[in-house]
Amino acid sequence: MPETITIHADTAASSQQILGACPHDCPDTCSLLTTVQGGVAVRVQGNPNHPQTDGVLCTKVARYTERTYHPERILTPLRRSGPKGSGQFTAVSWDEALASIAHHLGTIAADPARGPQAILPYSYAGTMGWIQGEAMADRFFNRLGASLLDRTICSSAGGAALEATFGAKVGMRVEFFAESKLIIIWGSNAIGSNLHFWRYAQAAKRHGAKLICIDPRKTETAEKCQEHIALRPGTDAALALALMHQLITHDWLDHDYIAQYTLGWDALRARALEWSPGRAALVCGIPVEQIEQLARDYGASVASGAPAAIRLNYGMQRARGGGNAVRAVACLPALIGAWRHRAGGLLLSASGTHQFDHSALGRPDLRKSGPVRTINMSTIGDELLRPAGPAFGPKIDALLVYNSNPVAVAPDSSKVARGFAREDLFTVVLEHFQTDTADYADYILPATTQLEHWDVHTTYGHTDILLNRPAIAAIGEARANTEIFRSLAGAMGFADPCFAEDDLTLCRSALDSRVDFSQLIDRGFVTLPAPEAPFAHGGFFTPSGKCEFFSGRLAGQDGDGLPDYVPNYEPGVAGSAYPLSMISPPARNFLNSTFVNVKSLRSIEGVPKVEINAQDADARNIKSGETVRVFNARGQYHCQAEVSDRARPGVVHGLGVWWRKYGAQGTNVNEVTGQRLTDMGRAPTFYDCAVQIERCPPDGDNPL
Ligand SMILES: Nc1nc2c(c(=O)[nH]1)N[C@H]1C(S)=C(S)[C@@H](COP(=O)(O)OP(=O)(O)OC[C@H]3O[C@@H](n4cnc5c(=O)[nH]c(N)nc54)[C@H](O)[C@@H]3O)O[C@H]1N2
Ligand SMILES: Nc1nc2c(c(=O)[nH]1)N[C@H]1C(S)=C(S)[C@@H](COP(=O)(O)OP(=O)(O)OC[C@H]3O[C@@H](n4cnc5c(=O)[nH]c(N)nc54)[C@H](O)[C@@H]3O)O[C@H]1N2
Ligand code: SF4
Ligand SMILES: [Mo]
Repeated sequence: MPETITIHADTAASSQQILGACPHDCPDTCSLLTTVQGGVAVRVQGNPNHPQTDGVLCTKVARYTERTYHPERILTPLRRSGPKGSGQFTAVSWDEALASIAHHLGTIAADPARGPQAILPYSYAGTMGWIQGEAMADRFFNRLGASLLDRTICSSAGGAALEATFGAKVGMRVEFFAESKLIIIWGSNAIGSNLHFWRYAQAAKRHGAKLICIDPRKTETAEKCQEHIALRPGTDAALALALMHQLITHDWLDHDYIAQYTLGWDALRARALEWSPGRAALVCGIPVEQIEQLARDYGASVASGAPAAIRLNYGMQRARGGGNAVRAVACLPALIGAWRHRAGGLLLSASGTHQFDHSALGRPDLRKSGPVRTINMSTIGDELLRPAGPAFGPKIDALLVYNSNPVAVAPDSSKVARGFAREDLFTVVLEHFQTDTADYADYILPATTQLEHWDVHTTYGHTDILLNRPAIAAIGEARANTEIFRSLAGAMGFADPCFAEDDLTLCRSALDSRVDFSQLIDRGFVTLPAPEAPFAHGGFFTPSGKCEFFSGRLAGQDGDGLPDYVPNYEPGVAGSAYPLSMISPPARNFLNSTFVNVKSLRSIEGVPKVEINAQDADARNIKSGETVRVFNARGQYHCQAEVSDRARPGVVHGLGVWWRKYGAQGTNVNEVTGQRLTDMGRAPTFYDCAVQIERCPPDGDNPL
């Protein structure tokens, strides 16, 4: 039975409240309070005692019990009983599934022509916890000697940019945004995907702050800001450089901060002076006056001392020049000395604030010496279809997927699906549900949800550390990821003692002596000391110790080491075959592809939609509610048009990420996204995608 604690006496003797942590890939990492009655979780709420959560959850996770007790939960191991991808399965025992999987993996690993490098784990942030995320799985794949996965699908372009500029993923403390006088929300739909930050921004607004949103889409967040700058996708670096141009020409600069704490100012200054507002306005597709006003607002803080803050998010780094764009924006706070104030500066990710050594968890030392190949998860479509060869090594013959749904979320999904459909590929999927990816499995193994297992969470939107306790026993025959890899290790004959460690032991070894574990057990979270204004006196984590406008390391790669505007691969040029620039940000009631199968949330979203401006819709004779075909050379999918002023002319929004099986003809928006990578961080370019849209013929069968 799971250990439980009662944090307050309840009238019903059998009622308990268990502290947990939200597992999702969301900057807020909320502390959860689950009410359990008679062994059944009846309610999931935000913990009122955790200041960052403040008793509030988003709509999605407030429905967690609906997801946990969903009638379609996978509750036993399943073996494929129909053709690949057909989704036909038969229930089998754990013993049978484990023995068969171990046999397949063992055969591949022992085959000299293939070897363990032919086996690939594929996982992402279905759960952000260190224990169910990595730990036992890493130990297993290290011991096996499998290929490594380059985890790039979300944030690695921005991450690489932050590391080049600040030396680490460190930024403003989110709570101090409440004291800012100017907040620029840049490439973030905070109301949809960073709700708790938005609460601080609203507090600032009540105290007179100006909120400016920079986003091609008129999101619910943009609507609530005083100013919305709807630039073309992928043009943020041009805007940031023009902003610098204005700061320079009007001398709205903190010369002292620049002289003491930055590197490469003369070179950056010269670059910025090439970017007049007029030039940037043409590139960004926005009025010159908007750029000038933005500079006035931002530059005003130099004279007034009023703190100016930027909440940057990952939306703007999903294009070819995403890394350079983040670098350009990340230079701005140093120019005006915004870092001097705790309510000034910039936050993209704070995950580097408290670093823990996780080698005890993942045990890289278990890996025998020999070649190690790393496969980029963002190009999994191409990778699965690649033949063996001297440069690539053996083709991928076995895939173990957990905490991810690549057939729905990876770009260029017709190729991904073709790869997964390979008859000679052995695929195991650890899942809660029969996702699009699970449909292609040879074995599906039932995994526990966050309500059923232990975990430890660090965060990237605030700086606390959280513990997740199991609130209920595992449902059906579900097992935690750790237990699945523990038992697979047993079936493979791996006798190393580390495979016997239990989850609570793993939780402890994910942290170190800075964390009072008993406090974590008692309160569910621990707040470690963190500087209020991390770069007030420089102290950047770069090789020079300064904010590196110029990065010697980047200059050694390509480019000149300074941030620059890198145009999109696919700008969506008017008059071309694919004239519309498409972005596919998340639908508010889904979390990536998670929750698409939760009926109450899906019914809020309705059907897959593409938002299109009236001008573009009229030119194509498209009306709201009609079914359209969205296509380019890579593929096509059908969805419903929503003619809306949320879209600017020339830009369309295919809200994601629907399960393919809930979309028309079993497809989704990733049919049209491509596998080309960003300038930095080897990341995908989901929002750098040109398409054409046409009305489906009225007499054709309406697929929606
Ligand atoms: N409700 C909900 N919350 C989520 C998620 C979810 O799916 N649903 N996903 C989670 C995950 S994994 C992540 S990584 C984060 C993602 O959240 P964010 O980091 O905020 O990123 P996105 O949602 O991709 O995009 C944010 C905004 O950027 C805009 N955008 C697109 N292209 C550009 C551009 O070129 N320039 C600028 N300035 N803006 C652009 C989009 O229109 C969108 O409104 O959210 C997390 N939270
Ligand atoms: N077009 C387009 N595509 C995108 C994006 C976009 O904005 N547009 N966003 C991208 C981004 S930012 C990201 S982060 C990726 C996210 O892509 P993924 O990391 O694949 O995230 P999810 O789609 O949420 O799928 C996570 C899966 O993990 C499962 N899971 C959760 N917890 C556990 C567990 O404890 N054990 C096991 N075994 N399984 C578990 C869930 O049931 C779910 O099916 O998608 C990317 N794809
Ligand atoms: S998804 Fe984000 S906002 Fe929602 S409960 Fe989880 S951490 Fe909080
Ligand atoms: Mo993400």
